[in-house]
Amino acid sequence: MKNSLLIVCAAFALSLTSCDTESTDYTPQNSFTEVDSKASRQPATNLNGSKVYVSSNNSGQIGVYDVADGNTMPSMSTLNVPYADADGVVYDANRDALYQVNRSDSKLVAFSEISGAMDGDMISPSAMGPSTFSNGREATLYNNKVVVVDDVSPGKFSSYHVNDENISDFRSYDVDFEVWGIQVTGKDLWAIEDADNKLAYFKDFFRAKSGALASTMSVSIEGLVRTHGLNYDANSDIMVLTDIGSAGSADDGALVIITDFINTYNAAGDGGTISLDDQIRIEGASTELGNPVDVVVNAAKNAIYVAERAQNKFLIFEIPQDNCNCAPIYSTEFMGASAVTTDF
Ligand SMILES: [Ca+2]
Ligand SMILES: [Ca+2]
Repeated sequence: MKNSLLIVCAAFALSLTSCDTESTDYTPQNSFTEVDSKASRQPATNLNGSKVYVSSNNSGQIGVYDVADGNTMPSMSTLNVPYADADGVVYDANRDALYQVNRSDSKLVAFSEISGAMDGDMISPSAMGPSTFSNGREATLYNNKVVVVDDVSPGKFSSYHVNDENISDFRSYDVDFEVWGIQVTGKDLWAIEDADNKLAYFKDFFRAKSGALASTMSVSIEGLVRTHGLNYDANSDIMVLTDIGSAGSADDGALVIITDFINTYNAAGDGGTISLDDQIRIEGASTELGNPVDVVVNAAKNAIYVAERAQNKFLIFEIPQDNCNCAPIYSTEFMGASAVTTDF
């Protein structure tokens, strides 16, 4: 064996490739796991979009806030859906469709031609999926598929093939922690560990087969009590996490903003911590944050859009440069605010 290897090495020595390079295959290296920033790109932004959609988990309504004229005075309209309890919502720019987690019937549903819906319309789903989850929460879209979080213990993901006319079962995954917020970026998945301060990363999620799914990395966020929502803006490399504090307190919420996110997450490393020094926190009496359950951050619009469940509000913040007790630049009552998505 050794002799034959030497012969191979001798042959390589005569070629352009050195034997040193080849021999690394036989020596285990320190395996350093890290987030692949190239894989975390997000789909092209919809330059014409200006609408923010907000789910409610008790009103049977979807709030639509159009920020075409800026974030301080959006025009609002309301759509009615034929179920009361909804959570995760995602916009599909390729089809102008909205997918929403209907919790009343435990189904993912689609609404086609959503941008044409008018204020006050009762909209009917153009597609409904099979019931493969029992306690649906957040949803995320990738490659014509939507993943729904099943908030059971331990957590599950249900994945579906989707278009505006058909939703069919694709895969299901068992995760070893309770999950709330999720987002697919590129080929990878980010997930919030509910009832904890950890942010998990699943590399190459798009390739994962049904069954047990182990996170690639998990990082603690210092100072964070209990996370629900997350959103990553790949164009600006900003991650925002929501901190609901105590679920029973309506005025102890916060938003955590992490800039230069991929480097910061990699520097913390699996099992490590992102310290308060590497975070910007929005918290305090002026913020109107109690249980912020879902969030979208968009640096191009200099905005963070928040579904604030405890105070039954939809809030918009500017992205701050430092920790602040900032007031939202827009605040409006929206009963049962449970999730948020944008068409941009
Ligand atoms: Ca709270
Ligand atoms: Ca969301």
